[in-house]
Amino acid sequence: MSTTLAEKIITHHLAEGKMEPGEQIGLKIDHTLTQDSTGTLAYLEFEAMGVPRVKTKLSLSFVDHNMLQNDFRNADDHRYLQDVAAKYGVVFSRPGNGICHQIHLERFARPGYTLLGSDSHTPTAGGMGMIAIGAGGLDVAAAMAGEPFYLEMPSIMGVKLTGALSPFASAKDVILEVLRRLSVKGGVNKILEYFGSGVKTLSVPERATITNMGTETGATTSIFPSDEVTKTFLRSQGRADQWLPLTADDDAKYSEVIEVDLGKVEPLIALPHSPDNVKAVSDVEGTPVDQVCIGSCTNSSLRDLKTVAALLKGKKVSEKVSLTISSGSRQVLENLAASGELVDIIRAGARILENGCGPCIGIGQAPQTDAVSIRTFNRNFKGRSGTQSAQVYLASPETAVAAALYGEITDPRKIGEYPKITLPEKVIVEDSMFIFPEQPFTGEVRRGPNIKPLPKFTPVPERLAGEVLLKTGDNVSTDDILPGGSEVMSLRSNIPEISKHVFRYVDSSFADRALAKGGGFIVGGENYGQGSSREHAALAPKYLGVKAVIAKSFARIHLANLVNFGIVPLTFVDKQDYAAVAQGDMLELDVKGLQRNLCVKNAAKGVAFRVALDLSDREKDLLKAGGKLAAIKAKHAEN
Ligand code: MIC
Ligand code: SF4
Repeated sequence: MSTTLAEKIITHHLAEGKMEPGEQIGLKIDHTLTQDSTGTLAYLEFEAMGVPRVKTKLSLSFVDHNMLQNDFRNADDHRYLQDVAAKYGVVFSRPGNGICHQIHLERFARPGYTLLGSDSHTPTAGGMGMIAIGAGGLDVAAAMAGEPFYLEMPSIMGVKLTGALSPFASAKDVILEVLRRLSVKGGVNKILEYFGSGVKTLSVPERATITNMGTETGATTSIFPSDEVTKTFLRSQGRADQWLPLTADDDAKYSEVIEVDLGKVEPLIALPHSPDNVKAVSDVEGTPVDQVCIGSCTNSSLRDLKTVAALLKGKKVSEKVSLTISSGSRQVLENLAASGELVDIIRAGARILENGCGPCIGIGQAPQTDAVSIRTFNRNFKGRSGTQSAQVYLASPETAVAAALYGEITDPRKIGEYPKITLPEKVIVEDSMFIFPEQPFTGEVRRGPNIKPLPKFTPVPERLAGEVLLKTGDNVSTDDILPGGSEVMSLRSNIPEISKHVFRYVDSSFADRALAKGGGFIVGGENYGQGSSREHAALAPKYLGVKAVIAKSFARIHLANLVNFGIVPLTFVDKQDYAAVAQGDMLELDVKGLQRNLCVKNAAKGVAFRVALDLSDREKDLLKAGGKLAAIKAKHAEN
């Protein structure tokens, strides 16, 4: 046999379809996870499906994104999530316990299992040898209801690692190197599978950094083998019995292979405003720095923060810099506190934030006007930090510490000797912040006034007509479509209200215009909808009347979200036609029968152009039914 690791796990979980690249497949899902800002909708959707209890092996609900509780709305969301978890058999991770991906890796991830999460960085668990995929909340709700997860079978790209990292080169630099080569769309419809002699030199948290940020290439997921290193990690968590050896066959066939010699990887940094805008740190040395933020699901493991503590020990943060630290989990923080390393971080002058996403999604710590902010995070889209004029760079914890100490971008190799980081054979494990559901649930699910029922959707009509409400360029992210930050994120359970913020920083008149015109079209470039899995970026435009998006190409999760909520995703057959459409043009097309080849008439210009509706029959059925929720409800009503 010449089977890749990804194919082995997929074979075991194949519920429908043929495992050939490009074919539609249905995957059986073992674990699901949600987080607060996508979770409220996911559970409202799950409730609407009428299924009494989750049907997965394990479903988890985390509260990690918005924890500011500026007013009742955010706190009401948390209370709803706790109640609904207890009612339907979902394990609840209380606010303050940490970031979903970090905690799942520590306490629940298992080699050979599948995970579907309503967060785009769900592939973090690929560091444990899982097939872990990010999706919209509705797809995760469907998986909780026992439905397979449908996707296009990706091709499997091999990433061969050789050698070992040199001092001050980090797992983050490995994924930045991969991003430099692949760009933010080079991974679309691919699984990045790591193999080769370099794999065993990387600990599980380092592997998880790499699979986490593989998301930024657009990949469906990324995966590492499960080996002795995996066993050591599981043993340190008291979970050695959950270990399973899993690798690709020696002669496994990949659709393509790229090779990274770890020994040649040097400290890298992604410049504003895209994770693939990667340069050597030495190329931008000397740039003055105002803020350094260490944390996020990419770089907040015990290993990362032990490195930070060792590098900061006995030193002081530059007075020009504000350094924040958010550990990925309460477990990480407790272990740092017990070993005394937390004191080294505090004494150096760091500001300790709550365990959670925090500044990564604009929940506090917005930088000052025009600031340069160095972050160990995974996304630096313009404005995501909360400050439109900020220049956000992405780098390793080592490079972040160097910037914090010297007050300017500095090659971390200047710090001196590289500390030897050893991870404890047994970490302190303390699970009391999880609530394991008891059966039966006797209470009542409490919903605050901000939690509004889901809007109702009707099937796609036979003819779509309207104005081009907005024309965008390439790589528009879901942060552009619907921004993060505590103000907008506290509206995640209230579609009518959150809709007012659609494209707020791209064109502040968008929402009003869309409503006034009775909806219309959006025209996009390549990779439309990259980034976050937030289905609000489809649901809110739908609420405003958006009928179709015509783009050169789409990002995977956003495309699925558009279909799930009944917005027709169309691609230009001839990409040149993009130039011939302008904002304000009146378009019309006949979509009767949802044929693959369609013709759009641009009335004012007296021209027409071809577009493709590149969807499977199953996806077309969803459009016909008025979206996925209606389709699933109908199915469960029949049973
Ligand atoms: C993100 O990193 O953009 C988020 C916030 O985690 C999102 C989820 C969300 O929008 O709630 C993601 O990556 O899917
Ligand atoms: Fe949270 Fe940032 Fe990770 Fe998204 S990328 S899950 S906001 S830490």
